[in-house]
Amino acid sequence: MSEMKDTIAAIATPPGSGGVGLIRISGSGTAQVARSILGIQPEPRKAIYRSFKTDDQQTIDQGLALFFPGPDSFTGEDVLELHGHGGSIVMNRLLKRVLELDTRQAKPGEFSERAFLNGKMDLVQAEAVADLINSASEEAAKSAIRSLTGEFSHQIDQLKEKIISMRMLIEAHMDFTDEELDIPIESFSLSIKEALDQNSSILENARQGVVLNEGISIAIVGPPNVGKSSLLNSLLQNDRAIVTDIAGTTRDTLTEKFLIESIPFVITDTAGLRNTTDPVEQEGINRTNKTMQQADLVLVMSEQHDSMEGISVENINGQKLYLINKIDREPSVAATINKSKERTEIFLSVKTGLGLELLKKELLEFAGIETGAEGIFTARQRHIDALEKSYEYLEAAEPCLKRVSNFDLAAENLRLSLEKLGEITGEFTTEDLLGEIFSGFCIGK
Ligand SMILES: Nc1nc2c(ncn2[C@@H]2O[C@H](COP(=O)(O)OP(=O)(O)OP(=O)(O)O)[C@@H](O)[C@H]2O)c(=O)[nH]1
Ligand SMILES: [Mg+2]
Repeated sequence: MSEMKDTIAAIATPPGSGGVGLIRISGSGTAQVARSILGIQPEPRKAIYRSFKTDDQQTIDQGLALFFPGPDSFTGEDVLELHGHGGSIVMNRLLKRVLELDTRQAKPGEFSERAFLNGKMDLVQAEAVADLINSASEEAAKSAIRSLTGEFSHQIDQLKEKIISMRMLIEAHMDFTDEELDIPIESFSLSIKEALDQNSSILENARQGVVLNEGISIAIVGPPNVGKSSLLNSLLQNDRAIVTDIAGTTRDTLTEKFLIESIPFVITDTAGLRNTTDPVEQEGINRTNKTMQQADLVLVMSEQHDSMEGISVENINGQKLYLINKIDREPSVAATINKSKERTEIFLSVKTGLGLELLKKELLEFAGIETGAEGIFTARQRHIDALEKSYEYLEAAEPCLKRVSNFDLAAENLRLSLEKLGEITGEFTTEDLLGEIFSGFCIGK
């Protein structure tokens, strides 16, 4: 953690040309950087227009400077922002000048990491900063803002408070015996049930948040030549994959992201499944099988009267949706969706677009997100894992509350449940976890 003492600097705007470019500096040496480059230390939080100068008083650029003394800054430390012209040469010259002044280049996410370590925001909020920057849709951006402004953390805190007060009550009764039964045992069970409900509802929101962040993974599989690559291209509205009437055109898997009504999906086109001796095609088929097992949803595509020979989709883990393509060739077949207990199938024509709307509607239904729904906040798999574990400990505490002699076990389970919730907001973390989280950020954030 000695690295925390360094004064760090980075270009905070994206590379390339732009009207304005921003360099951010944070740490105890910041005021000195300001005095060296600007000739003065700016008044706190007041924008001043200055020349940014080299050691021998040559002007590198002119622009605005803003000084935020700690702890009232993004990182909690002294922070200086230099707003210059957004050209990569001028920005890099200015950064080089800053780095001569006993500062070092910030690592990805290091400003946010310091904000977290200095208690300016919790871990969920810090992660939301990255999610907001990377959000690929309006819905994702809105959910990131909800987490960033503390909605997610607030719900976790409320649940934590509930568990803490239960734990205190239980510990207060631990020295009693079963005979001294003025203990409100039923109310304990009730409180646990309430906490479990609260946990489930946060979990549900978080799951939707993960979907908004990462997208639903879909694989298109089926025999060769049925129109899998054509479907990928149609959903992407882009001729991404090669389409020919030769069976076995696609060899490698091809993965792309697309949105339906602002909900992200990650779709993979695969090599057609058939028995083959061609080693290249065989390798393609191996990849298809792997992709199929990892997808949340597998689109099993065929043409009507297809033999589906050599195709086994029985052991797929995720859900399946059957697509029967090329109905344009059979005038008697209409675009329809059939839902039965065993399977859902859609008759469509990728070529004419018939039935594609049915497919999109079904995909949205599978995602299970109401577009425009309030309350979804951006979340990550690690939050889901922690919430699930916390739920398990809560559940385990309940039966222990039937007898005073088991109260210590109940208290221990509640403690573990709390610890899991604390991992989400960052109360309990390891350096490894922090490294993992913040290294995924961009430089300058
Ligand atoms: N008539 C008709 N032809 C289609 C339709 N969809 C795709 N095709 C044609 O079917 C042929 C095969 O399409 P692809 O998308 O390459 O099929 P694929 O399943 O990816 O094939 P492989 O990569 O070989 O496994 C091409 O000639 C497409 O133009 C459709 O809805 N109707
Ligand atoms: Mg193909």
